[in-house]
Amino acid sequence: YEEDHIGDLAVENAKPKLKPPAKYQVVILNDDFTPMEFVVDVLVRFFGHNPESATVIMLSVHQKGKGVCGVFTKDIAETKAMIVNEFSKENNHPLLCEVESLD
Ligand code: NFA
Repeated sequence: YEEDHIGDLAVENAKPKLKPPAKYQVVILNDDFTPMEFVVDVLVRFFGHNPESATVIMLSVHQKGKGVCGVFTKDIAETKAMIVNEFSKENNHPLLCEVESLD
């Protein structure tokens, strides 16, 4: 049936060809010195968490050693990690932020 073939071709041609961008986790690492309230402040300031969810994430990092701040495209993840590491240094805290590929 002629119109169906035309329709199939139209759908085929309309199919988006770009794959979605790869995702990257920004994680924070536990240490023995950074104050808990500073970590909560970082999660609120730079990752848009509210103080309650930020506290849950901070305590999870404190107990497990590492935790996810958020998931972003490569450029955004790397920029956020850099800004957080600069902010921690400026405030004389050893808090470390890293980027992990999600594959
Ligand atoms: N372990 C830090 C403390 O006891 C708190 C902390 C939590 C640091 C999460 C880094 C990340 N003061």
